[in-house]
Amino acid sequence: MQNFSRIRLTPIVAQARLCARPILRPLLPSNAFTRLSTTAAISRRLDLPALDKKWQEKWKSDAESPRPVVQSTEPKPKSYVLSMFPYPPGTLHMGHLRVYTISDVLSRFYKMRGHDVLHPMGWDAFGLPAENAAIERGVDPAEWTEQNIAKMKEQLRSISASFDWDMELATCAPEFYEHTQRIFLMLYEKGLAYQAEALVNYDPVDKTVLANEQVDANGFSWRSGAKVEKLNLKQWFFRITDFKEALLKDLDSLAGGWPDRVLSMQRNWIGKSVGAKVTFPVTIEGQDGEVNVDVFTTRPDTLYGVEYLALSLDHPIVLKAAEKDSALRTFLDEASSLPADSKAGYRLDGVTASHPLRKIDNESAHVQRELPIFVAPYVLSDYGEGAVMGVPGHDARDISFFKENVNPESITLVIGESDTSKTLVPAQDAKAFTQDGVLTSHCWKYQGLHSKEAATQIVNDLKQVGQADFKETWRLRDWLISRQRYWGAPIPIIHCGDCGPVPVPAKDLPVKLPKIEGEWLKGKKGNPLESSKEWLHTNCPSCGGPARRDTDTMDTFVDSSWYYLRFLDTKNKDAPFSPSVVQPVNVYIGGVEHAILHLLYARFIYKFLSQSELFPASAHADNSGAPPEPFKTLLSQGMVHGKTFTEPDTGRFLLPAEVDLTNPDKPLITGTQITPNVSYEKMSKSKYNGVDPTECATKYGADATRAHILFSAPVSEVLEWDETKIVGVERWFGRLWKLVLDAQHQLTGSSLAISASDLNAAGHAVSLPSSLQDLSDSDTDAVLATHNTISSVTTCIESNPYGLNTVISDLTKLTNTLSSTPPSSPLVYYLSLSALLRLLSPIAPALASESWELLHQPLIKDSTSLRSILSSPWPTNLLTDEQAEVLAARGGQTVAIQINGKLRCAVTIPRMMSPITSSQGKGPSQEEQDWIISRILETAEGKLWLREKNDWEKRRRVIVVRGCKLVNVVF
Ligand code: ANZ
Ligand code: ZN
Repeated sequence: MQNFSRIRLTPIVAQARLCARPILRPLLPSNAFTRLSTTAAISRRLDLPALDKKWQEKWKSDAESPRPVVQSTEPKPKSYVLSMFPYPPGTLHMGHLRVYTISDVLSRFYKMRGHDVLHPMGWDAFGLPAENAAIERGVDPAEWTEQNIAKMKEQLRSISASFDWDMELATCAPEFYEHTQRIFLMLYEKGLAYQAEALVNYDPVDKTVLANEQVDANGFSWRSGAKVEKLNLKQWFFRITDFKEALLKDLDSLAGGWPDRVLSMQRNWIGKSVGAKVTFPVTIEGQDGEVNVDVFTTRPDTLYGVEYLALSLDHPIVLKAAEKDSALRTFLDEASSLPADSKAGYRLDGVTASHPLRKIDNESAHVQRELPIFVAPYVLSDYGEGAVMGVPGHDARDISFFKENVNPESITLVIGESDTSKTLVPAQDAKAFTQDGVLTSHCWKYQGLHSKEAATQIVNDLKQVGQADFKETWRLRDWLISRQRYWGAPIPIIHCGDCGPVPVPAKDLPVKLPKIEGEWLKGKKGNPLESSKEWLHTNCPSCGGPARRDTDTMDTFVDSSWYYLRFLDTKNKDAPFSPSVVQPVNVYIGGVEHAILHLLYARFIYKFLSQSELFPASAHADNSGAPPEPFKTLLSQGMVHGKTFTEPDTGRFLLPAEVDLTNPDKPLITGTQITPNVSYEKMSKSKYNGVDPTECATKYGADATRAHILFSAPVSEVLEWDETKIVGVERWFGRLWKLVLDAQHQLTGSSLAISASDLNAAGHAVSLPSSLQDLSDSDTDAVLATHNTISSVTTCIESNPYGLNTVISDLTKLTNTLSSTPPSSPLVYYLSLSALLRLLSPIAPALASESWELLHQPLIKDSTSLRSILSSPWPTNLLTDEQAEVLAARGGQTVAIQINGKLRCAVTIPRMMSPITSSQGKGPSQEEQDWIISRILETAEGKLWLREKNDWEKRRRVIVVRGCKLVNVVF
């Protein structure tokens, strides 16, 4: 851990008094002074970790005491803010900190906006990792998971995350998985859950079937690292493909709410391809007649360029040939574990294809040739027709395969920029021309047609002779949901010798997992459900005869495909949830690693359920308007990268102890004093760059940690975590704290009166006088800055939460404005500061809570009537647009203009109206500078000096300094 001393501010009351303004009464009322001095003893120093301790304890006891029933007269708008629930590994990481800070800020914001907010938390607690960890440690996965949940819950409290813990759920609890099983059976009843033999990925180490995405590009298991084998096994599937049209089409309704990138990842995964099925007649030596081989192609316009056919490893022709060809059998054995982009091929002896165009074109010599046929692992057996027409001239994979397996002298191009484009290119120089274009002289009567037109014509012509037809192909496959593992929801099916598979009757749910035996925990491999004899053997619910339970459990993606609906009704025993509570999630926040599968599965299950009796009738009415979608807005947050130190010569990762950070800007390798290389990389144990968020919160306080993680990057971008920069937040909080103490001092004894009920009810407890004529300059600045900040922060959180980082810079700026020229009237001081604190409270709840109390001590006699800032209303705009304009124009600000170092004139320009946030509090941003300069050029003096006496267009440098009070122009 880096060490540097943190600043601690120690403002002294006496100092504050020195800058007292005339409006302050010279003498404090004695009771106010007494109260001040008692609190002063504990609160003068800003100690953020101590504030956490105080407030977190209070929130915990508040949460445990019965909630007052608030009778609200008006129905509140509902908001459901959800962060993707974690798998409980026992320790919180920086990714968690980021996602939960974001969701916490949003949920606190909507609460203050008067919404009825649901912000629950639960545990994605089933799955292999818990099972493996339990085996390693010899403990029951249930116990291990429970301990981890308790630990993580404590850690979540330590970062001041406020979840609705009364809605907590864990997917491994029988009360939850009972309903996962119910949903399984609902799918089963509709024929949407079925068993089928499938060539599956089998991990011989973990002894389990893996989903395709759990196998890396080289064919190894994502978890155990074992070489994955292909086995044919009976598996359970969900028929997600029945919903493919809606899953694709309804993405359109999410535009604007979901990031475009995620929408296009979903589209690609569903993968609708429009093309044609083309039939190639194939002759096999020693066999009479021809057999037809169909291929799927999206580019029928390239048909004149076909050089070969390639078949998948389990194509019927290949399997047939393998019976007599032992070399082919060897190839197939080896090829099954080759990566999908492998160039390997096996040419089938005595098997050739004739070109389908021969049926219509007997002039072009090259379509009269017989084409070779290869077996190739790059052809997927479960896509299209499991066969490909190879067009080296126009497909990148085909050209490399062709060069590798045929060694041609030249490559034929049948499409080009124009119809006279070159058609033959020497193989060594050739690259595939993959765009659409115009058909070349190689293409008989189709020469000169554009790709699109040619494709249609060729397919139509071939259709006439029975050799092709238009066809759509989808990439989406049915969802393989069974796992041969223990730690998951058991599939609620009983297999009977007479009746076949029989659903477990609803009254017998849940099918609970049996307690597992010691032997298995000590490392016995395989599925313990198969060896739990008592559990396994049961009676058939239909005929009563002896039967066996299904020993598979469900993929954990099944749990997470519906958990967000359970949060709405966690106590419901009879059904997963009741139709009356159904509501989509308003904002869903999570990592981009779940952009495809989890979201797709959740969308599928939501659509399925929306047609069932579990949903309100309105949801399955035909003309209900918006299509059923579970997540209206999706915030997909970027990764958190850690500061990584490496030795420049060797690239070796350095341990924290090997780096001397006495000067955080100049790290040195201890001992050698060499400067290490610094980079930001994905946090990992081997790079020694991981950071523990709870340690950070202990050291700097949860508030500073939260503000820092929000500030460090826009939500969707990679965040480079640099702990040393947290000092920026600490300084800001220090300035804010000083302001609070100063305001407290000034308000003590002022005539400002505030009623607790106004405070609790309204966005502002007091209002500005109707005439703003008498505001002093500093008050005008404060009012305008506060007004603008309220509006920019509100708009950002509500309409552009991806820009949450700008909220921090807006709040920093307002703090700076108030600190540099404090308002002169207690009313304005109070208004600005109370608004600032309210805006801050979702981000830094402990600091805001403490400051809120301090600020109100002099104003509210009965402190018990002061509601916490966290349940106070969000500030509304201070001014009407018109007022804001009048104020901004009034008096204006004076800017001095220096030309080539000489002071030339001073002009008065309007005050800045809208807050501009990109400068992050470090001086005027480019936008602000541009704005100021345009205003200067509008003044007579500005024009005279910058346009007439000098040529503005020839300026070399323009610098805006001293809080925008001086502009330096160099010509
Ligand atoms: C000939 C061709 C020429 C192709 C060309 C492309 C470009 P998408 O868009 O993903 O649907 N293909 C068809 N079935 C395949 C399989 N089972 N395994 C691997 N590849 C297969 O891709 C469709 C294209 O992928 C098809 O169009 C086919 O190659 C290939 F210049 O046909 B094409
Ligand atoms: Zn039976």
